Amino acid sequence: MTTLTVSKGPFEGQKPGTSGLRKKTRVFMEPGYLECFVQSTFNAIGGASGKTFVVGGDGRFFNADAIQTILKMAAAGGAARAIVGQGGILSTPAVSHLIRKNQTDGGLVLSASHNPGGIDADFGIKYNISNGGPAPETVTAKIFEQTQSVDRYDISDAPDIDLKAVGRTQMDGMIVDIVDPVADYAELMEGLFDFNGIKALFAGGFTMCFDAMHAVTGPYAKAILEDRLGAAEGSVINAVPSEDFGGGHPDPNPVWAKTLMRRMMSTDAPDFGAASDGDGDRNMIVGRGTYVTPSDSLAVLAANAHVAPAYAKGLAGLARSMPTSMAADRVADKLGIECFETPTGWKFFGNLLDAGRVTLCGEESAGTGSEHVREKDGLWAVLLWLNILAERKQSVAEIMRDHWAEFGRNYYSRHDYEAIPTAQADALMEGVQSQLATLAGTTWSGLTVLNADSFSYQDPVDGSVSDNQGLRIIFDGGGRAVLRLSGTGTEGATLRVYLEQYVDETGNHTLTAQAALDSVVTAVQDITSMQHHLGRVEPDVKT
Ligand code: VG1
Ligand code: CO
Repeated sequence: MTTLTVSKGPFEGQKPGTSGLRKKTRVFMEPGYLECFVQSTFNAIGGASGKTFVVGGDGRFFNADAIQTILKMAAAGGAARAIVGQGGILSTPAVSHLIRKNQTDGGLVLSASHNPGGIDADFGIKYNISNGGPAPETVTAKIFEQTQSVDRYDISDAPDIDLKAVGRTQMDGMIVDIVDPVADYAELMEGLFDFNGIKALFAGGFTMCFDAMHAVTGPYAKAILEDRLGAAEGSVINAVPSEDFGGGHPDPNPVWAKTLMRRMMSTDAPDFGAASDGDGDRNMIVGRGTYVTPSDSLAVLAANAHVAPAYAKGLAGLARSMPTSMAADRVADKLGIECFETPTGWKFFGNLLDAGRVTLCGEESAGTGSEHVREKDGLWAVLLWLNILAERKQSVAEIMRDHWAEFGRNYYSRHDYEAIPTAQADALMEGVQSQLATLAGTTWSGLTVLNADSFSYQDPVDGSVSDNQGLRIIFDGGGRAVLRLSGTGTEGATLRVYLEQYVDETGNHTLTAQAALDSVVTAVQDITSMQHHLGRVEPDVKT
């Protein structure tokens, strides 16, 4: 077999965003597009020679083709070994675990996560480093630099390999191990949680509904929740991964996980509901009649993690992304541990986790995780909740009520304005930016601004600085608003407005989020001149 060198590239716009490179699937299918990005990745890490990579994806359209291409390129680059999920399937946290367990040099994840899939939808690729986590900005910057000059790629002319056959094979001299995507991950989970306690919970009649949203977690959830833990058959719904996620957005929030929400709000709702996203790193938690915001979920998990064997010794520290509500900070305060505020994106948690400074991390976008891997982990969060429910023997609603009574409640919502013209989004952000210095002391719909700034992060471990990570406006009386532009969209710009209002321990915890956030919402609309810039104030999605 021979290596072909193909002249191609460079392609414009191959800049990794919040989580890898995401584009329309048809863009990725353009001859040489994927190849040039993969070649740039290999170039950026000093070549593939002698290295071992984990490769897998969320099963969306083009997943298997992309994997064959990557394997042929890795083989041409002289890689020693590739570990590939059977059928090309691996959840993002499972990739992270396989990288760590096998001490590989890194991994490639094929996914556009919560973005829809299909030939007319989205595709993505992300490089993870040897700690199992998303490449940090120093590495993604090198990859981007390579994409701007790459003019050829190397690929083996070996035939496709059979991704279905578990076992060892080889491709043009490179060892290829096709592995069961679930086995190692399930074993990891079993070591973290009290599986006997959770089994007893289900045996006692506890009911749940897990919506895999036709995405990657179906096989994982079936194997762990139904087969190992004894949840009733049928507890996992939409369990077979499909190339277009059944035509939906595999985004676990009340808007896109409608079927589950309807079931959980009905009179015969199960005790517990959950969902995860395209690549299995996000989670949504919902109790009977009670939606738990991801920010609250992080706080509850932090306050109760010690009931799970893996966290019995307590937590070293917590970290949350800046737009995530400050509910976790209150828990950290009480526990007497540090709470770090990082930019959006899991790559910013890596150093803190590696240094042992934090044990749990979370984002408002339904991502929660711990030191067990270096990605957020949807099913992990569901299992920790189950462990807590098994131990506390209370309903989700009771746990939330008690939590707010102890820590106060951070009412929270995110408003997304999707696919707006980039110029409009930029003008709105620049408008706020230009007011930052003078906002403090001004009053908007009854709320006085205490402080406003553009968030800049200095990594406490390696000292690297990331500027312009979102605009923050803090109001007197516990209100907070954050504005930032999405780094995962594939069409125009997406403006995210994050809204928060704190009500202390003795305050009213039974308001709707909408009512509690009313003043903050109006203040933000006024400060940003939203109507003027966007021609509307109603968002596309409220979560
Ligand atoms: C979004 C979320 C962010 C998350 C990222 C990747 O990014 O806001 O919290 O880390 O998606 O998640 P952005 O830049 O669009 O706001 V996943 O599950 O889509 O890989
Ligand atoms: Co995801």
